Amino acid sequence: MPWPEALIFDVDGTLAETEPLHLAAFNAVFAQAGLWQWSEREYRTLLTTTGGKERIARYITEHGWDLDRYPVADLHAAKNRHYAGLLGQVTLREGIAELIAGAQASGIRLAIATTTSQENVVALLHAVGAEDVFESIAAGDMVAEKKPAPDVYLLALRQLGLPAEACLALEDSRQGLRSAKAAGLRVALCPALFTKGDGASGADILLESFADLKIDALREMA
Ligand code: XBP
Ligand code: MG
Repeated sequence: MPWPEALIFDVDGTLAETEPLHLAAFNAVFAQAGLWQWSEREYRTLLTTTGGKERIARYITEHGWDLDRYPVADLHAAKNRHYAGLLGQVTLREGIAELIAGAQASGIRLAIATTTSQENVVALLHAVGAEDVFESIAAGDMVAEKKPAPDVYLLALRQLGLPAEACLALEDSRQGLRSAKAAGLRVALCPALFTKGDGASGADILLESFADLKIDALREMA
């Protein structure tokens, strides 16, 4: 079998630069609730905690506030409703559409492994007209532990029915890289706006743009 048999895509920061939209949605909801605002600088640090609910909880506990006094689940649900409304502005990252087309032309299967929810993934795919591209979605709300734990990549492999050696993961963040590596995958890392400078050690391929990732070159790495 030619390698790779499947590409497994991360979502936020990989398929699209969605983190600025998540941040805008978080801040809109915090403003409505009369709470704090997150700066871009602060959000970069907070992104080391994957998962929006977990991120809000981390912020509250780091400030020494009582977690029970904040409706974390409600704030997060409101953030995702607001986020869905912002997706009209989103486009795929540079090179992603060509990579998908190249993989499809070569018979390479396409899947998703993400920390965000299935609902957010479906909304994003709809916004960019890619509803029918991926055969499976492994999402953060389907597994016990989010990235950097390997769970979501292991779920993606089970959904595909393929061993880790047969696949390549595409990621933007250190947490995602760690997750895919812990699941035994090779990883192509292309840092995004909020994950640049995270550290790339362990990546099999380090990219400045997904436009630099060519199917023919991947075939030679088999
Ligand atoms: C990145 C994340 C997510 C998003 C927000 O996920 O850490 O938590 O910031 O998503 P990935 P939710 O790069 O793996 O797609 O608020 O839905 O958790
Ligand atoms: Mg990501």
